[in-house]
Amino acid sequence: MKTLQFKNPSVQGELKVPGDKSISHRSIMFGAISEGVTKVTGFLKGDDCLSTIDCFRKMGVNITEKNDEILIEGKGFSGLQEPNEILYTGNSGTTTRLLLGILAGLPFHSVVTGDESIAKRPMNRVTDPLKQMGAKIDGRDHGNLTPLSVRGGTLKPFHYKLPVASAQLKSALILAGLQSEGETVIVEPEKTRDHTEKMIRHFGGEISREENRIKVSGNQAFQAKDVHVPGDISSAAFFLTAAAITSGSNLLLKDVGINETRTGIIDVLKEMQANVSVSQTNNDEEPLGDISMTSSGLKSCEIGGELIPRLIDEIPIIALLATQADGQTVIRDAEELKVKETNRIDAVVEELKKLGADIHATDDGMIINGPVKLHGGQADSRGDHRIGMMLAVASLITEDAVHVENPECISVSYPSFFEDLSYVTNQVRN
Ligand code: SPQ
Repeated sequence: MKTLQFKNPSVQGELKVPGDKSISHRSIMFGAISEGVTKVTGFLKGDDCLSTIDCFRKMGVNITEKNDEILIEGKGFSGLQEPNEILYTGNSGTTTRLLLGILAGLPFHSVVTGDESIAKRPMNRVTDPLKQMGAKIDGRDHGNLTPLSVRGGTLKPFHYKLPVASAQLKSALILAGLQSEGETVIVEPEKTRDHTEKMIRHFGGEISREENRIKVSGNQAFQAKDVHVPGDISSAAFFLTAAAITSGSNLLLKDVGINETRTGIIDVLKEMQANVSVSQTNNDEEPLGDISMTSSGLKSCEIGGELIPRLIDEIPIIALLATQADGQTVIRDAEELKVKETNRIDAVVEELKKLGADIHATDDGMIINGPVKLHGGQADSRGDHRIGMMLAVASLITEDAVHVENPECISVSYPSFFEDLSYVTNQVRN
């Protein structure tokens, strides 16, 4: 349990949030399937990304850390070895699903499993199409739930229309397609984060996109190339919200990744009339920027459609923001929230209600009425890092303490979260 109490805090100063989780995972995976040594800077040393490192080490890849840099001695797809231990993916859906795409094309047997949250998350969205490509995968509930046993091998090229907008599903199929015997075509219902596609190009491979149709040819090989991981906009979102909802705040977040498939939170902040501005600092494949935020009055807004994949992980913190906005905020088309680390529709609604929010669940999202003065109390992260951080930020605007149950899970994406919260407010009490 973490007890948080603040006395009229404001959020001030400059902060650099840790590296992007999605890009950190992919840097290890692409480093491992390339030939040569890849150096990664800015890597997120959160539990999820450490799980990815652990899985590749178990397949014989030498991964070391030196002066805050991660060095990966890549072996190409064909150099990955049959693991003699279970590949344990911890709490990480990204590790589990992308790894399945890689394992599908490898001529050996492996077993993939994760923690109790992973054990509940649907894997058939990935295992069904991988089986159609030729991989042999089985597990609980006919191959839907971990532990999953994979025997990979020769894969057929494949045409597939994704039933859900999911970057993890898209990426798993791309990683399998890269090992197949021809051209794989994937059509996504809406554009999702494109870090895998950018990584392929960065490591010298080819992939093309026309509208929502992605084409990738098989038998591709990659050359090692250094990767710099930008700050994670999903982590930045907690501090942007902290600054938006506390009066007198003035915050500058440096070197944040502003890939347009991830910046839905900025669009929503602007729509809510928050004082946010972004200045782009480079134009690399994964663009970087500094984001500044000062407090202001907030207005409600409507969020749905194509915007959802661009802010799916920010919805818990957007819900908190909406409790402080004038009017009714409606979030729709977000059914995918039900299959995250927790059912994030239920978790957000039930935990924010404990602090006095006027919030209701709908079939595909939630409705929030604001502004409402939140009060302190006890609320549970339910083992979900994003719920835990949202509750901690809520404590900035309650008079009495907020007691956050199960705060340890925050280390999967933001190990230094409480130190950073303390730094920008300078008054956290334990
Ligand atoms: O890795 P995990 O546990 O699935 O992480 C989450 C998160 O909140 O950090 C989701 F719970 O992010 C996913 C994100 O929701 C990371 C991700 C990626 O790196 O490709 C894609 C999204 O998931 P999905 O299911 O929409 O593909």
